[in-house]
Amino acid sequence: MTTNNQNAVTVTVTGAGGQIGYSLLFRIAKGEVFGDSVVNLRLLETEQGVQAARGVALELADCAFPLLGEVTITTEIDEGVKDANAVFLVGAKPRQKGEERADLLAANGKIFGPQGKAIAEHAAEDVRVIVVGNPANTNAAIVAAHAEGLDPRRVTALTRLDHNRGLAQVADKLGVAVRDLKNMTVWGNHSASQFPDIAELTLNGEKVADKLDEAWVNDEFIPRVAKRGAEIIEVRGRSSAASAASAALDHMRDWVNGTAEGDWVSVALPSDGSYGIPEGLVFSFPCRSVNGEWEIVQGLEISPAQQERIDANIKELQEEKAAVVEAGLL
Ligand code: NAX
Repeated sequence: MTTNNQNAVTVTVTGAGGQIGYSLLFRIAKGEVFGDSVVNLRLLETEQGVQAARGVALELADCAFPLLGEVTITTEIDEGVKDANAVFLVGAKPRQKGEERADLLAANGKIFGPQGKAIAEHAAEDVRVIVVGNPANTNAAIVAAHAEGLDPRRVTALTRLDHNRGLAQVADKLGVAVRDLKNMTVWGNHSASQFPDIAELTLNGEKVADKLDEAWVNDEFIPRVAKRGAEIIEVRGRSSAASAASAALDHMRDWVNGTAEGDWVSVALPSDGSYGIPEGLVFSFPCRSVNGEWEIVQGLEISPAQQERIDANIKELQEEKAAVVEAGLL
């Protein structure tokens, strides 16, 4: 990553006054993503959220992090993304009671379009963007479409939380350590239709599919991972925050520093047509970070049963896309 002054990076976090922001900012400032670079933070919030972001900034100061540089708090998008090397787009409009999915898509499209334009115009050339705010895949598609001149591969969406949830479920089922599992894949949309896929998953180098009962995989594992967000809300009383922030950090750290040897991770990014996914659809794939760029893992065999689940995700994402096209946002 090139830096905008000697050994410093600028990182934007939108929704900095919210609960994911609160779990994310301190770890970024501590140096978990950008090694020993000084981190300048830009906290972008709405008028309603800016006071909370000011409070977070006071606490960041109180941590006396040796690597923390300037902290800017703003409600202006252009200032919020200025010179940014990394942008975490967390802030989004939550779904209101009785609101249709299409209304949510349209409301969020109005946020992510201008943010994409501002990133293209004001962020650093090497900017890396991760969309966390839901519906994350389609929001990322809107960002990429409005970021004229920016390589669409620099715009991604978070499915690493789903990936991590999948690893944790299998580790628990087999009574093994997460660190011994490799090559989990989440295909598709960050939604209940997502496809957490264990076909290539290995335990200490051996495939685990044969060790897992097919009924458990189809009837328990896949739905539990796909609906884990709802389970967290039910048990915790609030949506996932620390785990979402942790996954976003994993995503950005691996993007900047490379994926672990012999492993891959799940990343939603604009399709290049791999595995027959329509070009431009922001879809979660198995990816490796090579020389600071995401590469989709090629050549995996896809069975008819896998294809059916992948196709369901294509259909859902195309419907989301149609809704934002209809609203004039794409
Ligand atoms: P919170 O409601 O706690 O915080 C959101 C913050 O964003 C608020 O402070 C709000 O003022 C701010 N905001 C809203 N619009 C903004 C804008 N245009 N510019 C800047 N800031 C803005 O939500 P939180 O729990 O932090 O969740 C944030 C988003 O992450 C939600 O959309 C949520 O659905 C999504 N999630 C995505 C996950 C994923 O894996 N992709 C998992 C966790 C989470 O559900």
